[in-house]
Amino acid sequence: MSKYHPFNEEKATKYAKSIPDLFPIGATLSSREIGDGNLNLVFQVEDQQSGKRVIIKQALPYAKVVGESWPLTLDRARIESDALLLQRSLCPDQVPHVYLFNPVQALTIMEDLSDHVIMRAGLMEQKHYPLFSQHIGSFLANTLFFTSDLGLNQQEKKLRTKQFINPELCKITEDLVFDHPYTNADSNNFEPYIQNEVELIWGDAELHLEVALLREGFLTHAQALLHGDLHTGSIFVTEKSTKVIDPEFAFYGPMGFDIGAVLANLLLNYAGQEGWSHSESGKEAFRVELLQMVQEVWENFEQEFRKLWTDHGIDRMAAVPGYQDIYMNRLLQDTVGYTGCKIIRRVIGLAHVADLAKITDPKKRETAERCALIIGKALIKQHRRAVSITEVLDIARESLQKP
Ligand code: SR1
Ligand code: MG
Repeated sequence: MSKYHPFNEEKATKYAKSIPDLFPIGATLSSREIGDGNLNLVFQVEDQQSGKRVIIKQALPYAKVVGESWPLTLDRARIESDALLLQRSLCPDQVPHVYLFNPVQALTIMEDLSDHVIMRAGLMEQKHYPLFSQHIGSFLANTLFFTSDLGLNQQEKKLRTKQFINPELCKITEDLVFDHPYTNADSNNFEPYIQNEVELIWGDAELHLEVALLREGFLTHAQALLHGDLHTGSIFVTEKSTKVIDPEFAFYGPMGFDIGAVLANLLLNYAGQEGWSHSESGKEAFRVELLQMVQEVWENFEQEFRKLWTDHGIDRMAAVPGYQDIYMNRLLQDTVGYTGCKIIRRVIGLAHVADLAKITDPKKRETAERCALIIGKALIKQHRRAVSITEVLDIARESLQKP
């Protein structure tokens, strides 16, 4: 098996058998392709006797969601594996174990997480994850701090920046998040019932200016190693555990992009509760909980990041009085802006989220999508003035008052 070829279930089983010490000798293995993402193949391989499972994730040389007409580098598998290893070294409890990376087959064998659920699916069923905000706040603080110039030797950081140069996957984000939703692009994918709102967004010069500034930050601000695609489909949860997967979009970029991705996906679910809650009171209660999570994710992140800065900062100049406060406020403003961008792209752009797209009642889906757009636009427009995370909560609450 030397030259790259995409696996099927049979090949995945055979390959797993060939890896020493992965399963007991003579184990009876079977595989299932379980990938539901936009880009890759994912096989779950199971030993019938012991029940032990592993995941084989293999990159395809094109974007699965579009097909072979959209070629995509296999190097993203290396980036993902390197990022998983690095993030696990910083946050062992929040990142799955990697058993093996095979650069030729562009695949990673990693820990199976089927005792967890995809967070997006859990939130659509109004499940509660009381430790999530603490876990993800800690993941964000540690991965962002210790890969930035604040917590990592600055020469080493430059080498890391080189290791994680990821131009093709960044280009996807530059187009799908920061460009196409704001113009009549072929890749856009939205329901005709929101055409009027989408056209207003295409013509909104004030909004475009703010998006251009946020896009500039994404293109140029190599602040820390980002996960790069930290939506609730990249997070596995139980009530007691949180695991972050899929960092194939990892690169050195602005920290607020990762934090914003988490907040955006909580807010997309907030909008989507229009279609998922079974009663008005249930909807209201779960929305209160989601907003509390938004606040706690930021607050837990901020508290832990500031503590890391104080206890582990390696930069003498970063201890200058006042600097940390200015830095954290800029970070909040970036977070607010990127949250808005990550919301709008999921309504107008190519790739949608189940929280909205799977609502079967078109009237409720429309209400939910309009709500998401209202939140996204307001966050983008106000991001440079933000001084508190509570402003995000106010914007979300106000979006429900609008027609
Ligand atoms: C063509 S890839 C579309 C989207 O899927 C990934 O999860 C990223 O969010 C990307 O933008
Ligand atoms: Mg992904």
